[in-house]
Amino acid sequence: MLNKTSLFGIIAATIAFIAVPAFAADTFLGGEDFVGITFWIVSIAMWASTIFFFYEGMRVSAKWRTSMVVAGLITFIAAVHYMYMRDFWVATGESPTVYRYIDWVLTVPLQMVEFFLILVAAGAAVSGGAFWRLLVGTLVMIVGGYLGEAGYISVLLGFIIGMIGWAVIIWEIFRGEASQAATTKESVTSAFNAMRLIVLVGWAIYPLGYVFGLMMGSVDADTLNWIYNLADFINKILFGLVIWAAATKDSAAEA
Ligand SMILES: *C/C=C(C)/C=C/C=C(C)/C=C/C1=C(C)CCCC1(C)C
Repeated sequence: MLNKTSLFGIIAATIAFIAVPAFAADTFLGGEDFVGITFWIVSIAMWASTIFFFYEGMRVSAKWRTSMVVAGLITFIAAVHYMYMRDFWVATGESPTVYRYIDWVLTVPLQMVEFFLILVAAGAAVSGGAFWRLLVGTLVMIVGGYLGEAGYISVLLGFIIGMIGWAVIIWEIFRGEASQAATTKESVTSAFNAMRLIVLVGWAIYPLGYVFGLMMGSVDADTLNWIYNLADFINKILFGLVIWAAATKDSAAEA
């Protein structure tokens, strides 16, 4: 039988096994590369958060465990991509657009899954239809943004498509079926309000990065990337910590 400590050891060793080869960068960070420094800070913060969420997931009560694992998977996927984004940035000084969007196309749907897990853990009844609408909104938002950033369509058109996808998500959680879930129980309402705040305020940082980085006449890769890095830190790490706080509080109340 595996005890928690040996299980944790296996998880930490697996993470290190994946992380260490990626550390073998062939270019070094310069002290004047401010944006590069933000890439380094966020990449190591993603690894540390991953270990923290996986470990803490073993402590909370059973119904919260999946939420904690998913929070750890989100920071784990981001950590792997940040290693590549960081090296790409340090070596070229250009936006690591492909890596960034591959990360988002995996982690943002996982955040949608996470929102549902929280509601379910808090005892709310939520339908599959609302989940699919949120997923479609997410994909439209990310694909639109990518086509605009990568130059397949104009930057403005990419922005408009991205905003439409985001609007679908906002509509669903403020006016649509998913918004009804919040009215039943107090713990559900507070989990739901946290989710709304993240999607409305935390996510708003991304289109700001897009506007200031791409739509001010010329491309400003520095502005684009430090704003996106800050946004990822808030929406992946703080997001996971909010779930951890709810899970810990709820588990203690049960014990
Ligand atoms: C972990 C990564 C997350 C939570 C990424 C979220 C990304 C967005 C909310 C992006 C939104 C965009 C718009 C609303 C319009 C312009 C294009 C995007 C893709 C930057």
